[in-house]
Amino acid sequence: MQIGLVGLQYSGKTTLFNTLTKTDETDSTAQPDKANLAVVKVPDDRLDKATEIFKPPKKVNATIEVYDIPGLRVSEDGKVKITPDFLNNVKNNDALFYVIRQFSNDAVPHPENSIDPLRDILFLETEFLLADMALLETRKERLEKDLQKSKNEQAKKELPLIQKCLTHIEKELPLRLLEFDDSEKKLLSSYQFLTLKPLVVAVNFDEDSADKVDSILEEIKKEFDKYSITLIPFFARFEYELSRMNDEEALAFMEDFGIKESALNKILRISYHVLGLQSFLTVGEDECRAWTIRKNTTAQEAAGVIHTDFYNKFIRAEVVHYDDFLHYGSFQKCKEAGVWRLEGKEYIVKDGDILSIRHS
Ligand SMILES: Nc1nc2c(ncn2[C@@H]2O[C@H](COP(=O)(O)OP(=O)(O)OP(=O)(O)O)[C@@H](O)[C@H]2O)c(=O)[nH]1
Ligand SMILES: [Mg+2]
Repeated sequence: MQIGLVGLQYSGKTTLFNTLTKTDETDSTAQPDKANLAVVKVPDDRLDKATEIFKPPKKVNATIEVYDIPGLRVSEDGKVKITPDFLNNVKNNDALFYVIRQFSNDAVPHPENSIDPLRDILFLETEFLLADMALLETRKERLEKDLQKSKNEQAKKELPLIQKCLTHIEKELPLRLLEFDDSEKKLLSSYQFLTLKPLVVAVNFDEDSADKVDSILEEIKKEFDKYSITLIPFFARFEYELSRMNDEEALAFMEDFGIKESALNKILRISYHVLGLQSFLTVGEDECRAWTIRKNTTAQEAAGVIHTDFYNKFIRAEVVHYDDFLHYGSFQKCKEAGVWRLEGKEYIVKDGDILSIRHS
C-alpha cells in the first residue's frame, strides 16, 4: 500500500514526509527534484497492549509506504505546469494525499505568489481529470478499431465501461464518484486512473492561523463536497518539531496547544480508513504482529497474507476478537465464555480479530 504526497512546490510535502517517517530528508529548497520513499509503521494501541500481555521479544506493526513527490513548479513561461514525470510519479500510488499550502513564509514563495487553497485543489483535480480523459479517449479509439477488425470479446466488454467513464468525466467529475461492479473494477485496475484513487486533502496551516482552520475548511468543503474528498488540517512545521521530541515532551507540548492526536497518528488512521484497510493480529510469546488486509478479506486470504503455505494448506482459523480477549484476559477464559471460535475459510475477518491458523 503506497500513499503519494502530491502538491505544488513548497506546500510542505517533505516536511510532512519527515514527520511521518521520522527521517531528515533535506527539504526541497536544497534538493528540488528528489523524490523520497519510506515505510511507515502504523500505530496500533491493540498491538501495544497485546505485546504488554505476551511480552514477546518482537513486536511488528503493520506498515504503509509513503512517497514524497517533488511538487509542481513554475515553468519557463511563468505558469505552473504538469509534467509527464510528475504524472508517472503520481500514477504508482494506491491513494493520494494532496498537500495544500495555507501557511505564509516569505522565504519560500508559493509558485503562484499567493495563498489560495481552493485554487490549488482545483488545479490538481482539473489536471488529473484531463489526464484521465486523455487516457480514456485513446483507449476508446483503440477499442473501436479492434472491434472493426474482429469480434474481440475483451474489447466488447471493455468499450461500454470506457464509455461510461468518459461520459462521467466529461461532466468534470472524478471517477472515484462512479460505482463499479467487481468485473469492472478488475478491468479498470490496470489503468491507474488518477481520479479513481482514494483522495485525502491535507491542508497545511501555520500555528498563527489556527483560529482560521474551521472557516477555511468549511469553505473548501462547500466547494468540493461533490468530489467526495476527506479533509485533514495539519501544521507541518509544528508537527515536525513535535516528532523530534521524546514522548513525554511531545505530550506536554500537545496539551499546551490543545491537540489530542498528533498528525502522524491522525494521517495514518485516516489513510487506513480511506484505503478500505483494516488489521488483524497474531499474538504469542515469540512475536506479536499486526497484519494489513482489505475489508471483506476471508480467513483463508488472511492466512495467505502471513504465508502462502498457510493459504494452500488452510484447515481452520482460531478466532477471538481483541476486545473479547482483553475483557476475559486469556484464551482459556475466552473458550469458557464461548467467544473463542473455530472458523472456516469463508469467514470474513473483522478489524481487530486475533487469528491463529491451523494448517496441514
Ligand atoms: N512557516 C512555515 N514554513 C513551512 C511550513 N511547512 C513547510 N515550511 C517550509 O517551507 C519550505 C518548503 O517545505 P517542503 O516541505 O520542503 O515543501 P515541499 O512541498 O516538499 O516542496 P517541493 O518538494 O519543492 O514540492 C521549507 O523550508 C519548510 O521549512 C509551515 O507550516 N510553516
Ligand atoms: Mg519536497
